[in-house]
Amino acid sequence: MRFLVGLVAIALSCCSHSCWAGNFTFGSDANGLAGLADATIIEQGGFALNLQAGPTGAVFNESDSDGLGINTRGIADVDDGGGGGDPDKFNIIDGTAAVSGQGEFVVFSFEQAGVVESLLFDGLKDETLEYFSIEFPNAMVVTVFDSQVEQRLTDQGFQLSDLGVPNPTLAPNEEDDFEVVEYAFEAGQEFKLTYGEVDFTNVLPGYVPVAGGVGNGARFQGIVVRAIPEPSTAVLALAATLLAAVAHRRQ
Ligand SMILES: [Ca+2]
Ligand SMILES: [Ca+2]
Ligand SMILES: [Ca+2]
Ligand SMILES: [Ca+2]
Repeated sequence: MRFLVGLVAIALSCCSHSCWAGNFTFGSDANGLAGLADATIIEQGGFALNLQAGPTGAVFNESDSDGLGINTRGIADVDDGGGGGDPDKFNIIDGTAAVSGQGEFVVFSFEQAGVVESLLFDGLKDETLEYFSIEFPNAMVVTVFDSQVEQRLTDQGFQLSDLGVPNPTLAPNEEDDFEVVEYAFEAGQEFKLTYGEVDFTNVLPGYVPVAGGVGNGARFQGIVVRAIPEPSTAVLALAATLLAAVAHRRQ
């Protein structure tokens, strides 16, 4: 009986380290990311997320309660908040720098294997065809739009396939969250998340955003992830328990 109790206890203790599932949540300076170009956030059980702001010279701004943004003011000839862009959002880089016209981005990876269940966003505007492009470690790219984008397009005789972006996908709810990711990753494999706006003037001639709106950036709210249990750890623990039990019997 004691042996079984020991096994259960060990299984539970393994689980607390390797079965972690939860959220990395950004915003309101909850993670101390302000001004950092790269950072590590460690969650329960030691599950760790590494983040790197892009492009080179960019830093994080986590001040808004709606999520994480990228501040590119430190890059020469970039305007991020002085009339173009916003230092606490992901946006298209404004100004005359070589990177102007590109989307601000973040590269992230985890220090343990796991599964990305959801990527949470805020502020993707449907009318102006704002999106987050996600490049997965296997090089697959998915382009996530507001849930109403297809309706906006069909209202004016266009469709998702007209957008000219890889795998256009609608957020399944009105919260701009991409909830059905279910992507299994290994430790250290990199994901790249880039903000973008469809250049409808050139890509969809004739498309006019309702009320003449313009793109205004978006934020990264968080990641829902679960760790994959490590069999080797459990097996080692079981072996140790068996050895201890055998040693005990011999006494
Ligand atoms: Ca920005
Ligand atoms: Ca927006
Ligand atoms: Ca939206
Ligand atoms: Ca959201």
